[in-house]
Amino acid sequence: MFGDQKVSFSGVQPSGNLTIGNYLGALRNFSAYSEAYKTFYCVVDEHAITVRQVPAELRRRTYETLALYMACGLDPEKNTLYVQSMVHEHAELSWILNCFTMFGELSRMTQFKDKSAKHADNINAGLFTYPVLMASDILLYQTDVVPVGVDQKQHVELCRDIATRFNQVYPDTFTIPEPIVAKQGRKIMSLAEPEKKMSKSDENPNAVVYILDDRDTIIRKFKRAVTDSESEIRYDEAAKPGVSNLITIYSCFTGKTVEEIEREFDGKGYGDFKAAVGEACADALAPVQAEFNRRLADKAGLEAQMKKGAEEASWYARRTLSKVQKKLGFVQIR
Ligand code: ATP
Ligand code: LTN
Repeated sequence: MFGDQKVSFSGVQPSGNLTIGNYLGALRNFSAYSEAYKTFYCVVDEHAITVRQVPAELRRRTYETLALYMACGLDPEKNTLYVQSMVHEHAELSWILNCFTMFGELSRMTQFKDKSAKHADNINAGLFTYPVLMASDILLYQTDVVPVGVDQKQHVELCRDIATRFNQVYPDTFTIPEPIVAKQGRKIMSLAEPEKKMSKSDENPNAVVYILDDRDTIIRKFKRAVTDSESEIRYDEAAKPGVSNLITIYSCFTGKTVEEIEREFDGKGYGDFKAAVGEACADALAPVQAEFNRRLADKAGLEAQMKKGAEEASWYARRTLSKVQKKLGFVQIR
């Protein structure tokens, strides 16, 4: 709560082309809070550099991610949309919270274990303390709810532990946030290896459907999706992970329930089903893509938004940071 306002906060890294996993698990759920909450949606470029980035690509993707936020229905008049590195309080609070986070806690984070296995040549301290920066993002705005995919739930839970620990020493400092994981679309799986999360950093482009893929590419990728040797369209995550993932995606894009989908494709083959999933996905993404292109073409408009968003966010961030500094005993001279 900031004053008497409930707050929603989330972030997306500009570290690659965004996937339908990012869309269904996170982005498309953000706008639900625009009316009743004070909402902050951040392009977390400081998180992205925990993995080596090409500067020109990071810059381009920062603009693209902001344009995608807007294309996914986030009206910049109703939501604070901004870039993390433009609000220096994130990095400052992060240092302080490092001193309230335990080495053992960070060692247990599954994303750290996965990413350090994947980037064995660059296991930097930032990769390890990544969740502390994320906690700072969230706590700076006295956040109540954090809409995320299920893979980020562990990080939000750690954020709650850090905030609770801080509040025990310095009462009434932070609001304790709640992770909000969508019932449907919480974990979209790879089309090539349906036991694995669909990830924007996957090296196999056929495993991943990008939000900005064109219609033909989307349909082709779904046609190639891995299923199984049966022919029945039935939801069973353990026995039929590929088909179940496609049913989830179809359900997310059409609003139909699993039972309705099983009935619709009763007696039909995988070919028909995959074609329908591809069509539904392409239809749903078409308006997002059109709006994205329109927003991206207006670079000056995006930059004006970055400036306005950072100014709005800074006002809130400054208030929380100076409260924290005061409680800690840092000398404050006005
Ligand atoms: P990477 O693959 O590079 O680790 P990522 O796509 O997991 O990146 P982010 O861009 O930071 O990471 O994710 C933004 C949001 O999208 C987060 O809330 C995350 O939980 C959600 N998300 C990412 N992948 C999926 C997925 N496959 N299914 C559902 N939600 C997802
Ligand atoms: N760690 C998240 C991105 C992220 C985030 C946040 C999400 C950074 N800061 C604050 C929610 C709230 C990820 O990798 N998906």
